[in-house]
Order: sequence, then C-alpha cells, then structure tokens
Amino acid sequence: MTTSTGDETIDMIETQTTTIKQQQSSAPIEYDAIIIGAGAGGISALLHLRDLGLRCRLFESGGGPGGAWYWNRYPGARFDSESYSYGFFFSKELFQEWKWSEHFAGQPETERYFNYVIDRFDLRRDMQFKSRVDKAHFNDEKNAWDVTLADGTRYRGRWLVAAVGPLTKPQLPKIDGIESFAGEAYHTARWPKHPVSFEGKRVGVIGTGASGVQTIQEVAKSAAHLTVFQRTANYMAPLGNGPVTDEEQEQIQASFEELKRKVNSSYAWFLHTPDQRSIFDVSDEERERFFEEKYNARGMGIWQGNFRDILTDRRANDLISDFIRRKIRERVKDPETAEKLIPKDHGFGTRRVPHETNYYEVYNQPNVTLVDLKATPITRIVPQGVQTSESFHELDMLIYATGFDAITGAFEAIDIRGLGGQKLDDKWIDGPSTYLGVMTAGFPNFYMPAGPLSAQGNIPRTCEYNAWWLAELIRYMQAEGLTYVEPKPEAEEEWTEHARQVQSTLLTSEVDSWFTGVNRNREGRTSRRVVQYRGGAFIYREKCEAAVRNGFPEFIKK
Ligand code: NA7
Repeated sequence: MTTSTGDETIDMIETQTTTIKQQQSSAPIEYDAIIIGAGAGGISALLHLRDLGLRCRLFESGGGPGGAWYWNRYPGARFDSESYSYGFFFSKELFQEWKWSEHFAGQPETERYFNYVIDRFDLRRDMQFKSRVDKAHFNDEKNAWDVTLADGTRYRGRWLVAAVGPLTKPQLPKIDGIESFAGEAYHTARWPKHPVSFEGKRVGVIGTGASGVQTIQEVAKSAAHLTVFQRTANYMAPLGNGPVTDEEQEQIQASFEELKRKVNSSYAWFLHTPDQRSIFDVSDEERERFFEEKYNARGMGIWQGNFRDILTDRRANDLISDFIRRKIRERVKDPETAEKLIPKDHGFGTRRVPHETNYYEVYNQPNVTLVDLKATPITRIVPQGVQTSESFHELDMLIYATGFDAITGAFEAIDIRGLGGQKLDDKWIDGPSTYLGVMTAGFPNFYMPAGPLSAQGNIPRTCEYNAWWLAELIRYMQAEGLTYVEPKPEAEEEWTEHARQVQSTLLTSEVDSWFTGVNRNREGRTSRRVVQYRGGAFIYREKCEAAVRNGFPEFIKK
C-alpha cells in the first residue's frame, strides 16, 4: 500500500462527513461558547463552562476525544509523565475510579480514558467529531465569534475557546522529492488506525525526538532492517515504566490530595520538581550518587527533579551532561555509534529529554543502522528510498517522526480574525504575545488553554488550570453583567516581556528546538523566539490567582 505524505494525506484520514448538516446560506446556530478541540483543554473547558450554565458546542477534527492522544497512535506511543499525574484532577471520584495499568500508560489506554471521561460526565452530547473549524472571525456588531467548519456549516458563540493544543499540527520535513516515495509512509502524529507491520521490511525513521525514540524502540523489534536518520542527537534517560501493582494502585488512589498538591506546586506541573540545592553544595561522590539514583528511578526526575542550577549554570549543566554522555558510552557497544548519539551542540535538559526503554541498546542490534545527518545530510527522497550525501538507503517504509509546527501551528491552521478583521497570524508574525498565555489583545472573548506563553510542562495540568481560570473570569463577568473582555495591550506587553526575561536566564534560550520556536521545515522560522512561560507553574499560578482576587484589572471590560 502506498500512502502519500503531503498535507492532503494528513488531512484525509479523518475528514469524512460531519454529523450535523446545515445549508451554508442559513443563519448560524448560536451558542454561548464554541470550543475547538477535544483534548484535555477542550474537555476541561466544556466541563467548567457547562457548570456555569453556558450552552456550548465543541468541534473536533478527529473521530474521538483525546487530542494529541487521539492522533499520536504510532507504535510505542506512551506518556512519559506518570499516568496518574497526567489524568484529570477535577474529580476525586474519577481519579479513584480509573485504574491506570502502567506507570506510563500507552496510547490505547489513554484513548480509552478520554472516552471514559466524556461518557462519565455526559459530555459527548455537546461534542461534534470529524468537524474541522476553518474560520473564526470576531463579529464586532454582534460581539460574538462567527465560526465556519470545513463543510461550510456556520455557528456563532459569545466565547471562542481554541483548545487546539501546543503540539498538534504535524510537521513534515522539508526534503526534496518527499512526495515521490513509493513505499509506505507515515507521520507519527497521523498514524493510521489499521495495524502496520514492520516484519520483513526495510524501515527508515527520520527524527529522534520523543516520538521518534518511542517509535524506534518498537520498530527495531521486528523490522528486517531499521535505518534511523538522526539530525540532532538528544540526551535521553530511562523511563522506568512498569505495571502498577495492586498495592501501588491502592496507594495512588489514597494519595489524591497529596498528588494534586505535588503537581500544582512543582515547577512544570510534574510529580518531579527541582532539588533546591545547588549542584556545588554537594561532594563529587554525593552528586554522582544523586545522578545515579535519579537516572535509575521512574520518570523525569533526572531532568525535572535535578539540582536547581543544572538548567541555568553552564558548569552545573556540564556535570549532568557529562554523566549522561558516560551512560550512552556504557550502553552502546560500538564507540563510533555511541559518539554519534552523544549531543555535542547543547547541554542536557536544554531541549526536551525523551524518556526511553532500551533505546540505546537498539543500536547494538545487527538490524539497526544510525545515519548521522549532521555529517551526511539527506539530499533527496526518491521512490525507492533516501539518498544522503554519502549513500543510498533502499526502503520499504518511511516514518516521519519530525514533530509538530509547535505552539502556534494549530492556531495558524485556522483563519482567526479579531477586532477590525485583524488576522492572528499577522499579529504574531514576529512571535506570539499574550496575557498569561491565554488571551491576546484585539481578540475579545478568545481563550487559549495552554496557549503561547502559558506555563507548560505537564500540559493537561496547564489545561485544567486554565479552564478553571476561564470559569472564574466568566463567573466574574456574569456577576458584573459584562459580555466583553480583552486584555489591555500594556498587560500583554508586560507578560510577554516577563516571559522573555525569564527565558533569557535559562540555558534553553541558547538552543534551537520547538521550546524556542525554531522550525527548520518552515520558511522564516529559523531564529529563536519566546513561546512558553518558563518561570515555573507556581509563579504562574500566583499571577493568575492575583488577577481573580483583584477583579481582573488587566482587562478592557464592557
Ligand atoms: P520533536 O521533538 O520536534 O522531534 C522532531 C525530530 O525530527 C527531531 O529529531 C528533528 O531533528 C527531526 N527533524 C525534523 N525535521 C527534519 C528534517 N527535515 N530532516 C531530518 N530530521 C528532521 O517532535 P516529537 O514528535 O518527537 O516530539 C514533540 C513533543 O511532543 C515532545 O517533546 C513531547 O512533549 C510531545 P532536529 O532536532 O530538528 O535537528
């Protein structure tokens, strides 16, 4: 079977008929709030807004709920934050009912979880799947958002909640000849629902980020030959996954309040938060012991729970980077391959650290080859495979684990226009600017859970928190008789500047990745910008909660 790899294919998979048919010419159907996206952000928003009595309609292009967890069904896709820190916290009953089978659940279980949640809280009746929003224009006269779906049906809502997700718009690589490949081709974030076999096949994977790593680990098990095309080597650390035992299950369910407190008070909404000591406060032996412990423990502790200065002080960062480099050399038998897998151009943790299960050992298998694209770049994809500057790799299947047009890509995919017809893309041409990562001046009643410059990390936590905050804002508006809010430009400038200032103190700011808004597959996106708030979830929460306490002084209100 041949699957083309253009954007049409990406779009093709789930765009069949929508469930509600309406003549393009008739009046739009009106709601209080229109929500785009049935991931954690959309579900959280729907729950909160319905509780406030708002009539809501949620549109989702996928065939079911889950957002990124609906689409990312590639082999081996799983959480790398603990399952019980990733699921919803809004209901203690839900938390205690749902029993995650693994500490880091795989995609099928996560998809089941999202379906369970929407049925458990009777949300499905307000959700419309296989419905892609094409346009959302603010109608100044009506003080409402006019929304058009891909099939031409029209809706109107006082609020527009764009829960489109920071990592949802798949990005194909910009490589000459990509459309010519004659074998099977897949993008990890648009993996088909039907089974895909690697047995007896020569498979190529392009990309070694979090998705690539999980895919590679799986494909290597059965492919006749796997060729990994790596552009930038990343530092990886063990995931430490395993089944949740009955005893652990009981403990997890009894710890709802404690886990909730932990994720909410940590730096990036994870169960792990930085150790408050400096790396230089401890002896060499103690530091080595600490690193060893974190490396062998479950989850992201080696990254998110390390000494406080590893991401700000270059000397501190060198120590942990050197530790991980040693681990790679120990685990990969061929020294030349090990050197290719060791990052040379950035320090540990300054880009996303993928968490792995025997990833490095894959390169000890005879059926796996690593191609270092920094040394020998891909020159062209041809019908039979991939040509690099050095050699030709004949392939039956190509997997693009090339990530996303992160943070702003999913907004750009919709024609969003605010006051006076201003396009959101135009406003953000030099990078996004927002107030608290959720609203932007000139776009009234437009809300972005986990939007650009929000405090990210464990994204469902950001989403849940942002949905709570939106409910507080609407509750306030209801009490005051308001129907219009828009952040004051100076509030937005202040927040954006604060995010910029915080980022400049981090080593991350010196490194290209989606964390710093770099996307080499798109024209004009090769210089770094500020796209996330990195001051810590606790500071973010303080700022958001101060706004609630003070009656939202940073808004223009009508
Ligand atoms: P990532 O982390 O953005 O990784 C994409 C990978 O694809 C990365 O290794 C890229 O190399 C590589 N890539 C992208 N374009 C090309 C081209 N043109 N040629 C060769 N290699 C390329 O995406 P993921 O899906 O793995 O993960 C994204 C996030 O989703 C992840 O952090 C989780 O939080 C969930 P590069 O590094 O750009 O050199």
